[in-house]
Amino acid sequence: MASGTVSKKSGKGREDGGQVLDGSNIMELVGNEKVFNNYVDHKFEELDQDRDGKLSMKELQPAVADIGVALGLPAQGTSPDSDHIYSEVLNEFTHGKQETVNKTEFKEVLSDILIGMAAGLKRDPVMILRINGEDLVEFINSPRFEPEMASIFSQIEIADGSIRDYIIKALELLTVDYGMPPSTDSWVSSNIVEPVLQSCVIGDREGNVSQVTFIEEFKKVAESLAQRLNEHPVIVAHTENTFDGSSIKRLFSNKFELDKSLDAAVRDLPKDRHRKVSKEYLRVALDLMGPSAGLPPYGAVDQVDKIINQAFNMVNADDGKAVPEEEFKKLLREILGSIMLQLEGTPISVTSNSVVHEPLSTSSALLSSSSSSS
Ligand SMILES: [Ca+2]
Repeated sequence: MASGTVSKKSGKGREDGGQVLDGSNIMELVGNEKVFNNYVDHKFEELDQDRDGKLSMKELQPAVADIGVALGLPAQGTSPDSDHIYSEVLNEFTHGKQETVNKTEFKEVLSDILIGMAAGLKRDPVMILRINGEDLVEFINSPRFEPEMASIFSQIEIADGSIRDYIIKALELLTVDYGMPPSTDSWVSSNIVEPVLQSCVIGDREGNVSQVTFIEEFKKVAESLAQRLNEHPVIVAHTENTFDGSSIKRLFSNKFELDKSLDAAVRDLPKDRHRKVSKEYLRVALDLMGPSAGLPPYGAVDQVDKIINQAFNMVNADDGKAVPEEEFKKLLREILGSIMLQLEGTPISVTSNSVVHEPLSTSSALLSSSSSSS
């Protein structure tokens, strides 16, 4: 997440340089009956360790972990928010009640999840950028270099900072739009930034760092960085997602799609003998509608979670009461409507840049038939 980073479109070097993951290869997999069956057979066999033809909760774990990785979640057990999503993924498979899952059920859920993922990628493609110093050189030599570095300088406040401190901070503020890989990434830091800082003679002077000196010294470092990147290009997976409520609006404008999506979200939820659904499942249902409503999984984006929580408060969604199915759907519509209004008023933008250390195909762990996750 890039709070406080400078983000400007260079408009160049992106479109022609990057490979785009837009979910089409996932759709190819799921859409081809024969290939997908084969994939499911393989995956199932691999997971079914005791070979009883069913997957236990424990046997499902590696698949759930892979799905988490593919969704871009941190590892299980690292945060309660993402663990919540992991348990929902597991619930998807077990419908929240079963102890084991057979192959047909496994296939259905996996296909749903993959299609949802593909829809997400279609909406917010992941760009694979190869950062080799070219864009950085271009930036250094462009007329925007000095004004933009002056603006970055004015954002940096370090008490008694040396020029070196300023340069490190400035590098953190430069985004991939400037041809800079994320310098806070530990691999980039130790393999790209550190060696360059060590080899550069930085003219550290006594007293306060002036803007002129900063820009001069920064330019030297940036030139060496570009050289180093040319020798050791860094591959970065870049995403930019904007949540502005437009997908919910689109969904609301199409009654057929809305009903279909609501039905799908409520269909498999546990119901009591009066066909009532507990409000506890509203979050699960909302997550199921996530792909069509253009919302991230709950727990993935803090700012969106806040809005969702507010919406839940407004309709007293957390009182745990059981309500008839129609009432449940009405609550879901109200929640979505309130989220939409909030997002329309204040859209939320999230960018992420992660360094890729191996040749990356989309959600590699999940889609490879010989998984290494066990
Ligand atoms: Ca088994």
